[in-house]
Amino acid sequence: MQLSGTLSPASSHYLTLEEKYGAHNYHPIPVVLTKGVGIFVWDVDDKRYYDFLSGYSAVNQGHCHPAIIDALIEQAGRLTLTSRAFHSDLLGEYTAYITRLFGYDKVLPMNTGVEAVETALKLCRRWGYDVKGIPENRARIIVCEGTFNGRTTGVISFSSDPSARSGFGPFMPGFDIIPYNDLAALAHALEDKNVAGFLVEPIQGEAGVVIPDEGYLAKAKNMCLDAQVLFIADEIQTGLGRTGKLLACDYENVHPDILILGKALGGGVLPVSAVLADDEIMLTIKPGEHGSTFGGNPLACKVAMTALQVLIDERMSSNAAVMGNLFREELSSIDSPYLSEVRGRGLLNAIVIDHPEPDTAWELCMKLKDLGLLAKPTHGDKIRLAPPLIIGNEEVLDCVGIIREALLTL
Ligand code: IF1
Repeated sequence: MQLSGTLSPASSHYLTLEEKYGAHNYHPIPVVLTKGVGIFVWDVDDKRYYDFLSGYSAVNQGHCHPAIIDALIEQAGRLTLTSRAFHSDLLGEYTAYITRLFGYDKVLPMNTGVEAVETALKLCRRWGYDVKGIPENRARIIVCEGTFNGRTTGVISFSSDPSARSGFGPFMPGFDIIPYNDLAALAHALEDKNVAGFLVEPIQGEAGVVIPDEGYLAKAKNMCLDAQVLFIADEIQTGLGRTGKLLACDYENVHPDILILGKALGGGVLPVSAVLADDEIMLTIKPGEHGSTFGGNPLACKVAMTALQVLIDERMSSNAAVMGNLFREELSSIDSPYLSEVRGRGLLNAIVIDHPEPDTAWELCMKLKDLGLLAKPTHGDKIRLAPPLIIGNEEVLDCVGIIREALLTL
């Protein structure tokens, strides 16, 4: 981690503490943030930045959204955690709200994204045994190369990313990995009668915003239906307005058998995730067979309902669609030898940097930081550009200007 050079004394102070006392499991951009409002964050020297990472899409509604903070404070002073050993008024209200919004019979509330993914895998396997009749411990789940679904030892078992997986074995069996956006490979994998589910990101986020061909999701869903296999959509990053619709699956009118949500479900203030499914799947897990200390806690329920409500009331999904088109259009007009590709949907975008030097993308992010925009490379040469969904027209144009200037100074 960069500890010297351009850092202010205040920033250096905090980085030194983190370096000494914190695990080194990240390589952050050297900036120390202390305040966030809307699309902006401020560092400890009171310098303002556009936030183009949005907490990895967990801050879709913008930093410290007033309605979400008010709901958090109000509920925090009333009741925060009951455990599921007892009922709470908020859980009943929340489960009705979110299942009606997304069109499912039931929701299983969890906290982090990966916990929801693990929950979906358990539901899928259990449905495979109890409903499809797969022999015990023989269930297979198909996943795609390049997928990122979290960092538990179970979920990294099917990761094809060495940096997420190597050195953490032994791994959980029962997964078949096929190429993303490849229906022939899916058809072949579905021939195995022991397949219970197909887990897929509608757009692969960590892989660098990889968008499948038009029709891929719809055809894959139909192939799963014909093969009596559950179509499981990980919308933890693509969901909740990020791609310009409430769900990325909405672009193809695909209704997943199991829908996984996280990140922005917590409004950028709490870890809140959810697994939605109909009764045939959800009721295969009986009382006492799955759970979590904080899953469905009243504070999370209140925050999540408010997070969803502001998303809808402030029409953030359609703003993401319009601002995303503007952003890509303007970016594409930048004439730079380094800018080899601009891709994305809504406000989930990435640029691909074309340069033989290995850390050009990092250098570009450092220049963006100096110019007042925060972003971070993913997988070397790609930079994800994902501001909160409330960004406006002028701010998009201002940010394109910053990116243009940074590219010119490379
Ligand atoms: C990191 C990015 C990665 C996710 C999808 C499940 C999860 C994630 C599609 C797990 C989490 C985060 C994790 C964070 C970096 C970030 C990320 F693409 F969003 F940038 F890694 F790919 N499904 N994504 O994207 O959710 O358990 O983290 O709440 O681990 O470095 P979680």
